[in-house]
Amino acid sequence: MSNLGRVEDLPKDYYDGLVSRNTLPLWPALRAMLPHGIPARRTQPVMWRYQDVRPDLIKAGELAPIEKAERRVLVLCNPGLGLQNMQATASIYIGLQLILPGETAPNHKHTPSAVRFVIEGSGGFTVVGGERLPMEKGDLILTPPGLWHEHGHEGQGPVIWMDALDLPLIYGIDASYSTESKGSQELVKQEGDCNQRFRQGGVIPYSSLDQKKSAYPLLRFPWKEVRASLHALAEVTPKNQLVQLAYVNPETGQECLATLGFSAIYLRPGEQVSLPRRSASAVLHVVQGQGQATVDDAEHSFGDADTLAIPTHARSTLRNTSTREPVYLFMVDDAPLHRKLGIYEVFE
Ligand code: GTQ
Repeated sequence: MSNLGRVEDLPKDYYDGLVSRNTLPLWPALRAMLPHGIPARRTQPVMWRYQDVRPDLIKAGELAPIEKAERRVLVLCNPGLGLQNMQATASIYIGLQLILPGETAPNHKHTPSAVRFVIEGSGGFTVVGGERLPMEKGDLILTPPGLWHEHGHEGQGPVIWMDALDLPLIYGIDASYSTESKGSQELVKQEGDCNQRFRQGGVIPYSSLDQKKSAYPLLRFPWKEVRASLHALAEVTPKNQLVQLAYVNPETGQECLATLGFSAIYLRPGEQVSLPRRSASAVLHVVQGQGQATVDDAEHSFGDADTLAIPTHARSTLRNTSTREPVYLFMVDDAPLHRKLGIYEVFE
């Protein structure tokens, strides 16, 4: 209980009067709002197992026609934050989206920032701002705020990806809304155009030095390239030190979206690493491999396509339990938001 006074210590008629005038005393609530040393964290270190969620998502393919649903998504909800609030962490929304052959998830745009990270299937594509972007397993695709986007599937079998949005944040500031489009986008660029222009990190089209910068020059980060770069980085990283790559805007070298950050982690066979304890919250998604994650006092084993919420200020360690196979992880965090707000901290 708070040592700053309790509501029960106040005369009831005084307190009821405050309430009737839409006011409240701060002092009984102050310590809950501003706890000493560490935030009150409602976010739990939950693990969502792909093998549990996948059958329900496939079933949704029968139950929810795309024409009605617009987006066929099962949302990973952190029970600590209230399931109905659809938060994986306090700022991060995570959904698993299914699209079947021949379907179209219609064109729209919205104020929240979104990304897709492809889990399985091939032949899927997203059109973002008139640019058609193929979706292959492990690709990261940005749909920044205000850019039209629609999804399609011209291959065989289900295509499933993970959506990460800053929806809890944008909804929480009463700023979340979408605009529906009457039709499909007109393609203004060739397939993979941004990947032709920004083929390789550190080498950018010369003209982009002089031209006014587009806020989002690179919209698709192919996994093939990221994985190769992880292996190259591992060559020069001592054992049991974190091999981690940040996805950035190739023109600025800064984070690619304003609120959410994205990174890829490689755990070599048998390797154990600690993640820095930080002010930011995160969601870890297993691209491939088997291992063990410890978040504060919770221990979870993980496998392919499992997803784990990491609360703010948490201590976490990751271990690749295989002596032969790699573990690749994709991380979403809200560190860009923390940095902009001037509240970003790394502890120890
Ligand atoms: O695919 O545009 O999971 O608008 C939630 C909202 C996906 C999408 C989500 C969306 C989308």
